Parts: sequence; C-alpha cells; structure tokens
Amino acid sequence: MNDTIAAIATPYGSGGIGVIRISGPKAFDIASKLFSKRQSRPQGCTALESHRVYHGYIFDPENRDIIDEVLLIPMKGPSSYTAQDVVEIQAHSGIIVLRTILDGILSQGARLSEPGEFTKRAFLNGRIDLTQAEAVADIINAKSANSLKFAASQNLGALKTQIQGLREKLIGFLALLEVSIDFSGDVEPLEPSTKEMAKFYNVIIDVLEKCQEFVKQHDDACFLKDGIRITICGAPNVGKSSLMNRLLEQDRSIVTAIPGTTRDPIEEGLNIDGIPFVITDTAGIHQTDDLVEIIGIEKAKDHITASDLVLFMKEPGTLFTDREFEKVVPLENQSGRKVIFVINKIDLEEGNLPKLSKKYQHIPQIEISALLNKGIKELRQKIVTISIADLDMEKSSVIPNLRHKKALEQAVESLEAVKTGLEQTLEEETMAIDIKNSIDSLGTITGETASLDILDSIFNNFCIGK
Ligand SMILES: Nc1nc2c(ncn2[C@@H]2O[C@H](COP(=O)(O)OP(=O)(O)OP(=O)(O)O)[C@@H](O)[C@H]2O)c(=O)[nH]1
Ligand SMILES: [Mg+2]
Repeated sequence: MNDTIAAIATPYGSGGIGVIRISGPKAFDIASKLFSKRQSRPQGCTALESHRVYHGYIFDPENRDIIDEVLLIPMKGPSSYTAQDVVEIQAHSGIIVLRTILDGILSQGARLSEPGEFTKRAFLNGRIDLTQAEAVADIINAKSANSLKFAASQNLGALKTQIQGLREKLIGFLALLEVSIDFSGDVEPLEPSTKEMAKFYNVIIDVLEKCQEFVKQHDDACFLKDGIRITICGAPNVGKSSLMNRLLEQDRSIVTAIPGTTRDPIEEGLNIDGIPFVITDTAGIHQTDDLVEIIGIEKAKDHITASDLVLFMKEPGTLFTDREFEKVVPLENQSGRKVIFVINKIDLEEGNLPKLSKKYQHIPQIEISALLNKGIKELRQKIVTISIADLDMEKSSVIPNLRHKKALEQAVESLEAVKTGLEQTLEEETMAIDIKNSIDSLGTITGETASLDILDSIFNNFCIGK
C-alpha cells in the first residue's frame, strides 16, 4: 500500500470525459510534474491544494508537448476514495489520449493498479468495510432501480451496522464467559450469576433469530439483484417466440408459422416496473425424432427447472390434460416455482379456451394475443405481482449476498450450539469456542476476520480503475 497506483477509471472508448485516478504517497508529486495551469510546461512545483478543481494542461514528460486540456482534482488523504492522497484527472475520453496520460503518470513512478485495488485500499485503510466494498460492484452492475436501491443502502453501511451490532452483543457475552474460565489456575474464576446467564440466553436467541432472518432475506430477495428467471414453454407453434418479442418490445426470437422454429434457448434481460427479469424463450416441447429439436427440448426442460416463474402457454382448440401440463412443468419437489397459464391466440377463438383442471385452479390464468398485442400489459402486471408477492420490500432494505449467507449460516450453526450449551449448562470453555466461531463468521462478512482468499475473490471481480 506504500506504492502509488494509477489507472483509467472510466470505460474504454470515445466519450465526453475520461477519468484517470492516482492514489498513493506520490500522487500529488506525480501530478505536479505533469500538470500546469498554463500552456507552458510544468516546472515540477505546482502547489496543489486539496479538494479544489484546477483547470490546466497535462504534458508529455518525454517530448514536453501538451497531451490534453484537463480538470485536475487533488484530494489529500484521508478525505478521499482510498483514504490516501488521490488525484483525479478529467481528460477527454479517447483510448489514445487517456493511455498517453497514463503512460506519463507511470513513467513518473506510479504502477498500474490491479482490478479493484482502489476500493481494496479504501477497505484496508478502514474507510469502508467489505459489505460496502461489495456494494460498489453491485452499484456498477445494478440491473434495475430496485437493485440499485439495495446496493446504495448497503454502500451507505446498512448491512455493516447491523452485522457489527450483532457481533458486539456476542463479544459482550464472550467477555463474560472468559472471566469465568480459569486459564491459569492462579485466580479464582468468577462464576456469572444465573441472572446474567439468563440475560445472555436472550441475547443469543435474539442474535440467532436475526441471523436466520438475514438468511431468509437472501433467499427471498436475492433474485432482485440477479434477475427473476422466467421461462416461456409449451408445445411448438403456440406463439412463445411471439410473446417473447412482445415482452421485450423487440424482434429477438425468430417467429414463423413452421412448428419447431426455436431450437436454442434464447435468453434476454427484461425490466418491468424496476424489477429485473431474465426471460428465456424455448423450443416447443413435443414428441419428435429430429435430433436438433430433441436437444432443444432437453435444454428447454433444464431452463424450466432452473426458473423462478414459468409461463406455460397453450392455444385454443387443443386437447389438454393435467398429465400434459405436469410433463412440461413438473411441480413436485420444486418449492417456490411459480406458474402462469397463458392462453395465446385468443383472436382466433374467443370461446372454447383450454382450462386447467380443478387440481390446478390456484394457478393464475391469462388470455392474450401476442399477434394483436392484447393482454400483454395485464400479463406484465401479473408477472410482477406474482414474482414479488412474498417480498417485504421495506424489511429487505438490505439483501445479504451468497457470501454473506454462507457466513450467516455458519454463525447460526455455532449459535445453536451455544443455545444448547446454555440450556444444558455445559462447560463455559465449550461455549466460548462456539461463541468465538460465531463472532468470526460474522466478522468475515464485514471483513474484520476475512481471509486473504476472500479479499482476493472479492476485489478481483472489480474492473481496473475501481
Ligand atoms: N392468430 C394468431 N397467431 C399468432 C399469435 N401469436 C403467434 N401467432 C402465430 O403463430 C405462429 C407461431 O408463432 P411463434 O411465436 O413462432 O411460435 P413458437 O411457440 O415460438 O413456435 P416454435 O418456436 O416453433 O415452438 C406464427 O405464425 C405467429 O405469427 C396470436 O396471438 N394470434
Ligand atoms: Mg419459437
């Protein structure tokens, strides 16, 4: 962390502004060597005041030509992104101009940063915790207004505060247990009173329940980050691809009157009312000897199994049994999978519509015409209400990610052992080990006890310049 790093912080390509970021002890020094407020070349002593915006020019240190007219923002640590001295240079955005400025900076003693290294420095300097660092990536990758909302609240420290709160409660209990443990044999251990133990029993239950709630929050809401997976399925030619295109409002899938048009699953991101979905159009499912179709049907089935919501499509005037439905959408052992029964082509036949049997009356049914764009608005609404029916958006103002969930599950396991220990008045030593484990598990979430592997796997997923 004692060296100075630099990188282009904005995406490659032409654009209005491109930003280069420098962080480290030499940041101000390097900037003052390359920057001048005038069109005459820098004397290497431009005094830079922190948190001001300077207008001027960046010079090529070799041939002393002006490379670009820029705005330069010096920020003295710790009041900066990394909590080190940082200089940001706003230049024109073009690959060559940014690359040339960066080369100049590197030639003055900075090194090219690794992916996520700026954010990693912010973490290592204690300006942010791991959940906030992860939220930076979530903000960048947010696929909808809602995912952005959750990422932003995590970035402000919502999850950090709650996890730290739980951890502190456990640390308090551990301290009490430790004075009661006779480490040396010299001093008489202090037995906590029954009242104290009863108080901590409640604390353990409380923390345990909070951890379990967080795990549930992950399960209920994680799809808001990655997108709710929808699969459109049904027999060939019922209009699956036509519906796909209607929902996406673009010609994504090929539509023809020939049954068996779609073979490969076609996947696309879709945003309805700020909620991200990933929708897949699939091959029509039926008995066939066509090898390509058979593979397409296998893939369709895989998508159905992996999706959160299935749009099962039928057209009017066809025979229909529960068995046919069950073959396409196997519902057993698939908790949480939701289905909408979509009847397409109602423009052809308004009466005589296929129906699910009594057994499946709870499955919502909707009639549409993909060709005439009828019922599509209603279907969109139904998709949203069904998808987020179980979700309490306010309660889920933070969504633990998979990494957090795993750590929380470990904490739950240790806390359950403590709970049993208290109920059966087991040895303090044993309980102290379990408490320590749960404190460590929670610490990996915020980063207090995260291993180097964990840090690497988080920061390596960032882009360079972040
Ligand atoms: N009349 C009418 N025709 C429709 C409607 N939706 C789709 N079609 C027609 O039905 C035919 C098949 O449509 P597709 O969207 O390709 O059907 P598919 O289910 O994707 O078919 P496969 O990919 O072959 O399984 C095309 O000729 C469409 O124009 C509708 O609502 N009404
Ligand atoms: Mg198709």
